[in-house]
Amino acid sequence: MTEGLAINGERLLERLDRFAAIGGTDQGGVNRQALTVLDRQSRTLLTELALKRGFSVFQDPIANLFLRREGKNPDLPPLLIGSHLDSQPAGGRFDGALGTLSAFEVLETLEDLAMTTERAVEVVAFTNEEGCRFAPGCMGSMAFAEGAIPDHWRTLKATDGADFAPELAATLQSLPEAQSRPLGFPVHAYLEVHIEQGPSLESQGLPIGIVTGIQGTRWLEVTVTGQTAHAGTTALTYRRDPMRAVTAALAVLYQEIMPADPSARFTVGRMTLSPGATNAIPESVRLTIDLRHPTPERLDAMEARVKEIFEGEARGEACKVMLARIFDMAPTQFPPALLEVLDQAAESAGLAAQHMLSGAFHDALFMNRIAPAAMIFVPCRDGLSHNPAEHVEPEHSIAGATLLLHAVSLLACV
Ligand code: HGY
Ligand code: MN
Ligand code: MN
Ligand code: MN
Repeated sequence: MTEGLAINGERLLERLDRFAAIGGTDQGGVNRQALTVLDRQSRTLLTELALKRGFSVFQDPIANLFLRREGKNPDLPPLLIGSHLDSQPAGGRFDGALGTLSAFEVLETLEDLAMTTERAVEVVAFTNEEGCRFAPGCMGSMAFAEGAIPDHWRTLKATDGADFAPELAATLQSLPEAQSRPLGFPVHAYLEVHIEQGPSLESQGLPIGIVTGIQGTRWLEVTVTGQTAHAGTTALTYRRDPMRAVTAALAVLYQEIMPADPSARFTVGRMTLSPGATNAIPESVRLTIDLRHPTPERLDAMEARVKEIFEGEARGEACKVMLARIFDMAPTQFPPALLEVLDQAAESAGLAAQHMLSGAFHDALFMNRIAPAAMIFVPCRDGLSHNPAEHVEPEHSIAGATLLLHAVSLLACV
């Protein structure tokens, strides 16, 4: 019986403000990157709030954080609800935090209403979903789903020069109250509330999206190497200038990939020239490329085209080129049976909803490999995200958490 079930909206909105202050920026956004002191502060605050409510707190070897409310039968795999707390460097206050805090609000409401659940319900905050400070993204959910931390992650360098292993160790040590638990365990189902990070719900005036799947993502790192030389004395015929090769290649790819295919996404997010002197031709140019598409075949074709164009332009400039794939997320479809539960929950919550695909990747993608997973989207203003101006109307934050509560009561309550 879920009719009339409601969360404490005031408490959720207050929490969102409180967490937004951790790493808050002058532009009203958040810079709380993974495994930083600020990330640890947000995890400590969530842990304190959970312990106050009598929930138990765990963290696993990749620092995924779990807050557990017991059910009738402790041996049953728990229902997992959550998202992430880490943010983009120029992030907004809702990406990740809304899902994690909505999940915590549901746990508190179950407690307030003294609702008995058949199985435990656990809130999870996955480590490093954004993959900005340390690539790849979704580190926590990937390691959880695969039951292992890839060896090469231990020697990763952060964009700010820090080393992964000590940052992870410091993050784990920063939560002495959390009990440790092994990586990965059986999960009944996983649900994640998230902002849409696109314009479609807002343009249709809808409060809820029920996410049917997530498109594929591939991250490439391209390094073009030529010869550094004097900017003033080196004529064109003597140059082996990687920047000329890169700009020629990007001119082709920006003109070609997205205009030719409305579902394709091609983004260069980071570029480093070295040695980085104003009056020296660069020796090398390193750049990241983020490719997205709903179909793996098109992703393959896009990646092949990027390789072909960069190799051609580098050759023309007598430069060398290296391409590495640093992140590969195949598209995923969420199970129809779980989508039906969300449809039912939207009905009982009296919320208009539509089914839709996610253009952004999420932890739910990896969770869907080991348990039924699904997502609830809420609109964000102008569809803007990964931007300090990211904004969600209070009633939409409340709608997302309310739908999650109805879905949890359908899935886990007796
Ligand atoms: O990049 C993504 O799709 C996610 O928002 N981190
Ligand atoms: Mn996110
Ligand atoms: Mn994000
Ligand atoms: Mn996510």
